[in-house]
Amino acid sequence: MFNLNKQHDHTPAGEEDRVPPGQYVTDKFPVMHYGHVPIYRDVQHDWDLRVWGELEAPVSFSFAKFRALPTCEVVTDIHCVTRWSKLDTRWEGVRFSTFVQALPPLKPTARFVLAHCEQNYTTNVPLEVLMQPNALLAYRYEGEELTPEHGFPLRLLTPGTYFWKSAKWLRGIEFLSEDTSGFWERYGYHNNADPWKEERYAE
Ligand SMILES: Nc1nc2c(c(=O)[nH]1)N[C@H]1C(S)=C(S)[C@@H](COP(=O)(O)O)O[C@H]1N2
Ligand SMILES: [Mo]
Repeated sequence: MFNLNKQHDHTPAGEEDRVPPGQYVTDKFPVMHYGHVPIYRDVQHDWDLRVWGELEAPVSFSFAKFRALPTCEVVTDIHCVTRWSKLDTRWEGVRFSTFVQALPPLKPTARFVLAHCEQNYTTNVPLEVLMQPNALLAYRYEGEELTPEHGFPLRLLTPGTYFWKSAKWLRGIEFLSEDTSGFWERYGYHNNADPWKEERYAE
Protein backbone atom coordinates (compact mmCIF):
# COMPACT_ATOMS: atom_id res chain seq x y z
CA MET A 1 0.00 0.00 0.00
CA PHE A 2 1.24 3.52 -0.81
CA ASN A 3 2.19 5.35 2.36
CA LEU A 4 2.21 9.16 2.25
CA ASN A 5 4.29 9.30 5.39
CA LYS A 6 7.08 7.12 4.13
CA GLN A 7 9.52 10.06 4.24
CA HIS A 8 9.33 9.92 8.04
CA ASP A 9 10.31 6.27 8.17
CA HIS A 10 13.33 6.01 10.43
CA THR A 11 13.02 2.40 11.47
CA PRO A 12 16.44 1.77 13.01
CA ALA A 13 18.38 -1.02 11.29
CA GLY A 14 17.69 -4.31 13.02
CA GLU A 15 14.55 -2.96 14.68
CA GLU A 16 12.16 -3.92 11.86
CA ASP A 17 10.76 -6.76 13.96
CA ARG A 18 9.54 -4.20 16.50
CA VAL A 19 7.25 -2.54 13.96
CA PRO A 20 3.83 -4.21 13.59
CA PRO A 21 2.41 -4.85 10.10
CA GLY A 22 1.15 -1.76 8.26
CA GLN A 23 2.94 0.68 10.60
CA TYR A 24 5.83 3.12 9.96
CA VAL A 25 8.16 4.62 12.56
CA THR A 26 8.22 8.34 13.27
CA ASP A 27 10.50 10.42 15.49
CA LYS A 28 7.75 13.01 15.84
CA PHE A 29 5.06 12.80 18.47
CA PRO A 30 1.80 13.44 16.60
CA VAL A 31 -1.15 14.79 18.58
CA MET A 32 -4.36 12.87 17.89
CA HIS A 33 -7.73 13.19 19.53
CA TYR A 34 -11.40 13.93 19.17
CA GLY A 35 -12.59 17.29 20.52
CA HIS A 36 -10.48 20.03 22.09
CA VAL A 37 -7.62 20.07 24.57
CA PRO A 38 -8.89 20.73 28.12
CA ILE A 39 -7.04 23.45 30.01
CA TYR A 40 -6.97 23.37 33.81
CA ARG A 41 -6.59 26.79 35.41
CA ASP A 42 -5.89 25.29 38.81
CA VAL A 43 -5.37 21.57 38.59
CA GLN A 44 -5.35 21.21 42.39
CA HIS A 45 -9.03 22.18 42.38
CA ASP A 46 -10.29 21.63 38.82
CA TRP A 47 -9.29 18.01 38.49
CA ASP A 48 -9.97 14.78 40.33
CA LEU A 49 -9.99 11.10 39.48
CA ARG A 50 -13.12 9.23 40.43
CA VAL A 51 -13.20 5.45 40.82
CA TRP A 52 -16.45 3.49 40.97
CA GLY A 53 -18.21 0.30 39.98
CA GLU A 54 -17.21 -3.18 41.09
CA LEU A 55 -15.21 -2.29 44.21
CA GLU A 56 -16.16 -2.19 47.89
CA ALA A 57 -16.66 1.60 47.91
CA PRO A 58 -16.24 4.41 45.38
CA VAL A 59 -13.28 6.72 45.95
CA SER A 60 -11.94 9.94 44.55
CA PHE A 61 -8.36 11.18 44.23
CA SER A 62 -7.45 14.84 44.29
CA PHE A 63 -4.41 15.90 42.29
CA ALA A 64 -2.28 15.97 45.46
CA LYS A 65 -3.53 12.60 46.70
CA PHE A 66 -2.87 10.99 43.33
CA ARG A 67 0.63 12.46 43.02
CA ALA A 68 1.53 11.07 46.44
CA LEU A 69 1.22 7.49 45.13
CA PRO A 70 4.43 5.56 44.37
CA THR A 71 5.68 5.98 40.81
CA CYS A 72 7.55 3.89 38.30
CA GLU A 73 8.93 4.24 34.79
CA VAL A 74 7.85 2.36 31.66
CA VAL A 75 9.64 2.37 28.30
CA THR A 76 7.44 1.12 25.50
CA ASP A 77 6.66 1.35 21.79
CA ILE A 78 3.39 3.04 20.80
CA HIS A 79 1.33 2.24 17.71
CA CYS A 80 -1.45 4.49 16.45
CA VAL A 81 -4.17 2.93 14.30
CA THR A 82 -3.51 5.73 11.75
CA ARG A 83 -0.21 3.83 11.13
CA TRP A 84 2.50 5.77 12.94
CA SER A 85 4.59 4.01 15.55
CA LYS A 86 7.11 5.48 17.95
CA LEU A 87 9.78 3.32 19.57
CA ASP A 88 11.18 3.54 23.11
CA THR A 89 8.85 6.17 24.54
CA ARG A 90 9.56 6.76 28.24
CA TRP A 91 6.73 7.39 30.70
CA GLU A 92 6.44 7.82 34.45
CA GLY A 93 3.39 7.51 36.61
CA VAL A 94 1.56 5.09 38.85
CA ARG A 95 1.48 1.46 37.80
CA PHE A 96 -2.18 0.46 37.43
CA SER A 97 -1.67 -2.59 39.67
CA THR A 98 -0.13 -0.32 42.35
CA PHE A 99 -3.13 1.98 42.03
CA VAL A 100 -5.52 -0.94 42.57
CA GLN A 101 -3.72 -1.70 45.85
CA ALA A 102 -4.48 1.86 46.99
CA LEU A 103 -8.23 1.32 46.38
CA PRO A 104 -10.91 -0.36 48.47
CA PRO A 105 -10.84 -4.06 47.49
CA LEU A 106 -12.17 -4.91 44.06
CA LYS A 107 -15.14 -7.24 43.98
CA PRO A 108 -14.48 -10.65 42.41
CA THR A 109 -16.91 -9.60 39.68
CA ALA A 110 -14.55 -6.81 38.47
CA ARG A 111 -13.28 -7.99 35.07
CA PHE A 112 -13.28 -4.94 32.80
CA VAL A 113 -12.34 -1.28 33.05
CA LEU A 114 -13.99 1.64 31.32
CA ALA A 115 -11.72 4.70 31.34
CA HIS A 116 -13.69 7.98 31.42
CA CYS A 117 -12.14 11.19 30.13
CA GLU A 118 -12.96 14.84 29.62
CA GLN A 119 -15.63 15.41 26.97
CA ASN A 120 -17.03 11.90 27.43
CA TYR A 121 -14.21 10.08 25.64
CA THR A 122 -14.13 6.52 26.92
CA THR A 123 -12.23 3.34 26.18
CA ASN A 124 -12.69 -0.20 27.46
CA VAL A 125 -9.88 -2.53 28.53
CA PRO A 126 -9.96 -5.95 30.23
CA LEU A 127 -8.73 -5.68 33.83
CA GLU A 128 -6.12 -8.39 33.22
CA VAL A 129 -4.50 -6.20 30.55
CA LEU A 130 -4.22 -3.31 33.00
CA MET A 131 -2.79 -5.58 35.71
CA GLN A 132 0.29 -6.16 33.53
CA PRO A 133 3.39 -4.41 34.92
CA ASN A 134 3.69 -1.96 32.01
CA ALA A 135 0.15 -0.59 32.33
CA LEU A 136 0.50 2.92 33.69
CA LEU A 137 -1.49 5.90 34.88
CA ALA A 138 1.04 8.23 33.28
CA TYR A 139 1.80 11.87 34.03
CA ARG A 140 5.38 12.34 32.83
CA TYR A 141 6.77 11.80 29.35
CA GLU A 142 10.52 11.78 28.59
CA GLY A 143 11.26 13.30 31.98
CA GLU A 144 8.77 16.18 31.68
CA GLU A 145 5.25 16.76 32.92
CA LEU A 146 2.73 15.72 30.24
CA THR A 147 1.81 18.62 27.96
CA PRO A 148 -1.90 19.54 27.66
CA GLU A 149 -2.00 18.11 24.09
CA HIS A 150 -0.67 14.76 25.26
CA GLY A 151 -3.03 14.37 28.21
CA PHE A 152 -2.08 16.56 31.19
CA PRO A 153 -2.63 15.90 34.04
CA LEU A 154 -3.13 12.15 33.59
CA ARG A 155 -3.46 9.58 30.85
CA LEU A 156 -3.71 5.85 30.66
CA LEU A 157 -0.96 3.83 29.03
CA THR A 158 -2.51 0.55 27.89
CA PRO A 159 0.07 -2.08 26.91
CA GLY A 160 -0.18 -4.20 23.76
CA THR A 161 -2.99 -2.25 22.08
CA TYR A 162 -3.31 0.52 19.52
CA PHE A 163 -2.80 3.89 21.12
CA TRP A 164 -6.47 4.94 21.18
CA LYS A 165 -6.84 2.81 24.33
CA SER A 166 -4.24 5.06 26.02
CA ALA A 167 -6.86 7.58 27.08
CA LYS A 168 -5.81 11.20 27.67
CA TRP A 169 -7.30 13.60 30.26
CA LEU A 170 -8.44 10.78 32.47
CA ARG A 171 -11.15 11.65 35.04
CA GLY A 172 -12.69 8.33 35.97
CA ILE A 173 -12.08 4.62 36.23
CA GLU A 174 -15.10 2.34 36.27
CA PHE A 175 -14.75 -1.32 37.13
CA LEU A 176 -17.30 -3.50 35.36
CA SER A 177 -18.40 -7.12 35.44
CA GLU A 178 -19.33 -7.08 31.72
CA ASP A 179 -17.43 -5.56 28.83
CA THR A 180 -18.88 -2.44 27.25
CA SER A 181 -17.66 -0.51 24.21
CA GLY A 182 -15.80 2.77 24.55
CA PHE A 183 -15.89 5.75 22.18
CA TRP A 184 -13.95 4.39 19.17
CA GLU A 185 -14.96 0.82 19.90
CA ARG A 186 -18.59 1.89 19.39
CA TYR A 187 -17.61 3.51 16.08
CA GLY A 188 -16.31 0.26 14.67
CA TYR A 189 -12.78 0.02 15.99
CA HIS A 190 -11.66 -3.40 17.15
CA ASN A 191 -12.36 -4.34 20.75
CA ASN A 192 -8.97 -6.05 21.37
CA ALA A 193 -6.87 -3.67 19.24
CA ASP A 194 -3.72 -5.82 19.10
CA PRO A 195 -1.34 -4.10 16.58
CA TRP A 196 0.49 -7.38 15.90
CA LYS A 197 -2.75 -8.95 14.68
CA GLU A 198 -3.75 -5.70 12.89
CA GLU A 199 -6.95 -5.57 14.90
CA ARG A 200 -7.82 -2.09 13.58
CA TYR A 201 -11.54 -2.40 12.87
CA ALA A 202 -14.22 -4.78 14.00
CA GLU A 203 -15.16 -7.41 11.43
N1 LIG B 1 -9.44 11.66 25.93
C1 LIG B 1 -8.98 11.21 24.77
N2 LIG B 1 -7.94 10.35 24.76
C2 LIG B 1 -7.44 9.89 23.60
C3 LIG B 1 -8.01 10.26 22.36
C4 LIG B 1 -9.13 11.15 22.39
O1 LIG B 1 -9.71 11.51 21.35
N3 LIG B 1 -9.56 11.62 23.61
N4 LIG B 1 -7.48 9.77 21.19
C5 LIG B 1 -6.71 8.53 21.27
C6 LIG B 1 -5.96 8.28 20.05
S1 LIG B 1 -6.85 7.81 18.68
C7 LIG B 1 -4.59 8.31 20.02
S2 LIG B 1 -3.72 7.82 18.65
C8 LIG B 1 -3.82 8.80 21.18
C9 LIG B 1 -2.90 9.91 20.75
O2 LIG B 1 -2.13 10.37 21.82
P1 LIG B 1 -1.14 11.56 21.56
O3 LIG B 1 -1.95 12.74 21.09
O4 LIG B 1 -0.47 11.81 22.87
O5 LIG B 1 -0.17 11.12 20.49
O6 LIG B 1 -4.65 9.29 22.22
C10 LIG B 1 -5.78 8.50 22.47
N5 LIG B 1 -6.40 9.01 23.65
MO1 LIG C 1 -5.24 6.96 17.17
